[in-house]
Amino acid sequence: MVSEKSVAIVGLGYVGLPLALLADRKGYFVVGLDTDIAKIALLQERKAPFRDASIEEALRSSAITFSSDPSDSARVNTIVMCVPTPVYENHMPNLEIVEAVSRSIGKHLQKGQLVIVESTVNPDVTECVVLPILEEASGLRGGKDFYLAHAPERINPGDPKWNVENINRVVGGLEAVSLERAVTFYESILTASVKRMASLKEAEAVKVVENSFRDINIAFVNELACSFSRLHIDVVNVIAGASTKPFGFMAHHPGCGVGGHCIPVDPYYLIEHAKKNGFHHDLLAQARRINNDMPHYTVNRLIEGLNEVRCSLKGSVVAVLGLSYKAGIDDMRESPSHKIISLLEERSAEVRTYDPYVLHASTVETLSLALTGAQAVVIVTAHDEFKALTPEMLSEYGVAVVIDGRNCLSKNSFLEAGFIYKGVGR
Ligand code: SAJ
Repeated sequence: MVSEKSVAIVGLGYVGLPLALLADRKGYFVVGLDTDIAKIALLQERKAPFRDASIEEALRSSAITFSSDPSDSARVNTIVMCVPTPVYENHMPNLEIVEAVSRSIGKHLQKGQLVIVESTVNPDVTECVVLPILEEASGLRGGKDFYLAHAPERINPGDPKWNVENINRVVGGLEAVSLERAVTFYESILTASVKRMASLKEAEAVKVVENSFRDINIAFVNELACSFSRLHIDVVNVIAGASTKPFGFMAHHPGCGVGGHCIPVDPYYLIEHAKKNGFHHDLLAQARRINNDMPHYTVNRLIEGLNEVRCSLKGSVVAVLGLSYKAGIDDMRESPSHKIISLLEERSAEVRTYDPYVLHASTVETLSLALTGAQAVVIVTAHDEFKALTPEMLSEYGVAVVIDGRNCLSKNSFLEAGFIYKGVGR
């Protein structure tokens, strides 16, 4: 007999593993499923597959059954799908993993089970892609023999305040029973609120809308940065000034690019789905173009800076500091560092890369090695180690040009020390 309080989490990454640990802590029988055998082996030894101190500790005290055998999904009452939904090189949505996992879950689907999709998808995917695959693979009927819901994940990697337990959630169901079953599941493990949406597609739309909102607002300040560089206005100061308005303004910050598996990806799911239905999201598409262009802007700032010290980019030694897409984590997905590095190499610069969170992908092991002999540094990720850089430290290495891709250094200190300092919009 399958226990009511039993759940399988399919996909044990930044989203699935914290959810599995939370359900375990709330007394659920938890099966953690992943196709990555090496990851499952690590987890069975209670070791975290990615850098996160809190996860390592929680793993040691958890009773989760980790498995790479998809048939283990038959042992539980609820199955939650937390697998990646990337885009192809041409920015088209890539649902291959969702489709493969749906087939795998469908093959072992039992009567009475609830399937919840947490992966970020555009409206209609859960009902028009996942449901038919589940029904075809199982021979069962959704809404009758099994139940189906969508509850978009809202994990913010590296966030010390907001976590899987205290972030509000929205839930949509195929029909009333699916919805109520899913709401009951989340209300049993979260301290946050759970909002019922009127349909699967409304729940899917919430996630792509909230992340498109963020992408547009980042594009807005990035466009301001490109404009204000020419107007010799410090956009960082202007944003700080606008932030004193207690309503009607929400600060975002210009930078060398927008990375991660959410913000630069999710808008394309809506853009492409709407296009198929005859609508062109011009604003969303333009925001993507602006944000995708920030690596070029950053390299141009470097070329300007080197020219001011009579150096050309060709043959210059450039230290690229930061590979991950945001501070304090080791995730390089869609990071602007990839584009910045290829632009530099195309222009025959000698590039050294260093990221303390991603040493395996860095070309040098220490900050000192990255700076030795470098004419210029480009800060791509605002890791603490880079925010601590001072003019004294850099002048010891003979660095002349500082490109602050995250506006995370003290501009005036470097200018007063005689450096060529160029930020993003300052
Ligand atoms: N970025 C900027 N300027 C900003 C904010 C971010 O350039 O003002 C860049 C970051 O450097 C990074 C990228 O955008 O390269 C994404 O940054 P992010 O802070 O949005 O981090 P993510 O991708 O981890 O976004 C997550 C999202 N969470 C989910 O999708 C569940 C997003 O919805 C959250 O709003 C975001 O965390 C958050 O608020 O931190």
